[in-house]
Amino acid sequence: MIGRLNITLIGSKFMGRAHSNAWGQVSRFFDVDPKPALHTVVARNASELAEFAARWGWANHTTDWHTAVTAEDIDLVDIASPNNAHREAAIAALEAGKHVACEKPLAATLADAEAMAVAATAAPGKTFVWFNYRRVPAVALAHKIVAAGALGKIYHARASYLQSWGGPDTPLLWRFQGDIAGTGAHGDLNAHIIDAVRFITGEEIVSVDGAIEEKFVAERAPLEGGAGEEIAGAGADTSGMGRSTVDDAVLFLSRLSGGGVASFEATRLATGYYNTNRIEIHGESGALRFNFERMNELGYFRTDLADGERGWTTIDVTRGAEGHPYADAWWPGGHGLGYEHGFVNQARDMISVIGGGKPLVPLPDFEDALQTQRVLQAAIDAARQHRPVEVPPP
Ligand code: SOE
Repeated sequence: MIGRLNITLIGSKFMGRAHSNAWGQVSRFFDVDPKPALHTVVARNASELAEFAARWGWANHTTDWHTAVTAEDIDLVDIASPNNAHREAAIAALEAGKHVACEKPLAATLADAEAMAVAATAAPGKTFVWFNYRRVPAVALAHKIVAAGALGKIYHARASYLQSWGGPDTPLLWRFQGDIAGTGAHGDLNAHIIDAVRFITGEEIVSVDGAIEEKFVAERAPLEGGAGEEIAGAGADTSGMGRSTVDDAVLFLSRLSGGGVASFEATRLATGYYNTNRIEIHGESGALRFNFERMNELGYFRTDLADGERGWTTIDVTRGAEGHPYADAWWPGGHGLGYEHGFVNQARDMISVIGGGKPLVPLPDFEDALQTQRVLQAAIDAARQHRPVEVPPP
């Protein structure tokens, strides 16, 4: 029996668009039950909301998030609002018996993330976090290869997430305000690669042994016109030059639960790189490398080949006929996927779990995402206190 999953989405910016596309597309490419219904979209900026709802197919729109989150006929609440708004909306939805999907990072602060995880354990609804890169097929394949033991003991993980949109000309968006975002590039981008290293290796990050936090741009221009309130967050002062209160880059060194070591780098000022998310894993029996700029490919080095024949191979991860994750729902082999497909793949897995099924690869819930938040906090503590910091275990 095909059921219906009524969704409330909070947020109508970049992630609001990515999530709207995912909910709208998922039942065209996957056989999902229940089928998602784009019921209500919520945003602060009423002037743009009607156009957004019409463009993306939302039946209703409102600026009243609490009513939209707790309404009797809503089944799932999807949170794509600024980080400091995650906790209140998620807990209200969980207490109203809803399933909750929340953008990353789980929250602006560790305390908020802990409160969300506690609320999730006490509630009937299932929880999910949009760590979308897990569902880029090449990353999902990397997870499967490591889970099958093909790399053996993991010695190294090396991850970097390099963007360059945070230069001096970028105004004081909410992502540069610590009371809204929590941290800057760190919570925004290191969150992704911490989750990805944990996901691919199946190991935990047990300590941060060295870290640097840097802010290159201390003052940022005000936001133009009314958009300031929307982008800068409710109540933000959008009048004059504003002080950025978050990092522009965080780099840290850590140890893995299996005895290996890992390095992480996140920045918004890596001139020349726009969204370059790179991960390399080295084990005793082989190695994997992924670069989002070539997101349909996975590099694989195997030591079990004959002398003289060992070298990096490039797997084109688009062949559903050969069992590549998610690929059979999309196009024939060799026809690449894009950024948005990871979100559609995640919508497929979340609906599968809600409907009593399983995801194709592990889905992070609030408890899992809380562990990533603990690593984020440990790295900030290590940077500010100039000392190694243990990461509390799950
Ligand atoms: C940052 O600008 C950002 O939008 C992140 O917040 C997303 O998670 C990432 O996928 C793209 O860049």
